[in-house]
Amino acid sequence: MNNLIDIANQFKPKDATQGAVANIQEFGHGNINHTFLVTLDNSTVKHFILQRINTQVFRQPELVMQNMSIFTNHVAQRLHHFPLPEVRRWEVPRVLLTQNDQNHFIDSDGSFWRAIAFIEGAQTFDTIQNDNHAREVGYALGMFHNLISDLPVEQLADTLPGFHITPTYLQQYADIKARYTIPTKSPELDYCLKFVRDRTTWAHILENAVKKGYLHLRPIHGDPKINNVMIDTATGQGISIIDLDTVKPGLIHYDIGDCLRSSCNPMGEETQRWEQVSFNTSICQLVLGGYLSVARDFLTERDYEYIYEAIRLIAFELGLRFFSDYLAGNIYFKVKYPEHNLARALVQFKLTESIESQEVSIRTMIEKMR
Ligand code: GN1
Ligand code: MG
Repeated sequence: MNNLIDIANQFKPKDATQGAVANIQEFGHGNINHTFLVTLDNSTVKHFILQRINTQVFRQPELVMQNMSIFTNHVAQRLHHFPLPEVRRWEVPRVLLTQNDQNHFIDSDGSFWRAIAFIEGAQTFDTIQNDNHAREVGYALGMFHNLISDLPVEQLADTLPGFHITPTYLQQYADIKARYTIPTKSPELDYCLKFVRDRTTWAHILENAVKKGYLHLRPIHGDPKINNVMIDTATGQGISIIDLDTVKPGLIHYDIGDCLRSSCNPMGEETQRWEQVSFNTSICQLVLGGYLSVARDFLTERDYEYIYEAIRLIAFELGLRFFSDYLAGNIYFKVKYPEHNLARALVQFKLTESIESQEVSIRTMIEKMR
């Protein structure tokens, strides 16, 4: 691989030509791509984000970049014609071009690199910090959907076929079970195997709703989990959703489910104490309230009907994806130890169980907010 500094220099903002790369460090804890924070010296631009895209996952990274630019241009237009109130800050992650005006750089190993402007004065959290934070996370997802609700979905490429289509993950799970030897039996493993078995038929629920014409494809974020929502450090406002790799056609229910399954799990998705994981309905109410404050105009009656199932399904689906990857030998998600994906799967399954046990109150809450 080329030297990281050489790669960073490819993307050094043009108005920072005097600046020198002072530091490059690993940043965040993404499960797929490699992310670095680049710090510049003697420059008006202090930082930018440098990423190596995992091309095993994103097979056509040029299309990922194309979707990002279609998204960014659309939102810029929208905000130009319909500016937000003065009191509201909203940031769109901006792609940085190379010295040759390309939106990516291929290094001598063939690795695919791209850079994104750093959003200053804001931060992300792995768990909800307070009521206002919960509302702002919901608001941010609502604003994100609102801003692209008039972007024709045909303009976006399908950069990750099968993404969030639960029946596809079930098929992959069945294939993996047939191909690999199941690790030594344990109560945790048995719990997971039974957990999936008991939910196989139900897991088609959202895709069946698409087939029936109840739900339809729209532009989505694809990964709006709590720690992709940026919060302004000074005002506490939700000001951006970062990580635009999975902006593509999908169901907004995948996004609603992903945002809620991650926000309403106060122990966070990396906890080791999986048996104590539970879904917090008070947080759910706040996040949904924030979401609906900017989403009502584009939601249909059918959309509301499937919100509960979406929350349950996306938690289950992520558990299934982690569990399958554990069985397959950890080939998709980055891991720190061999059972990491099993531990993550247990957290999501326990969360799903907690959602199921509170079905009536979650459904009633959604009804009341309609
Ligand atoms: C992956 O890499 P990261 O953390 O942005 C995954 C998401 C999962 C998430 C779970 C392309 O996202 O779908 O919800 O891990 N992204 C992809 O933390 O599979
Ligand atoms: Mg992501």
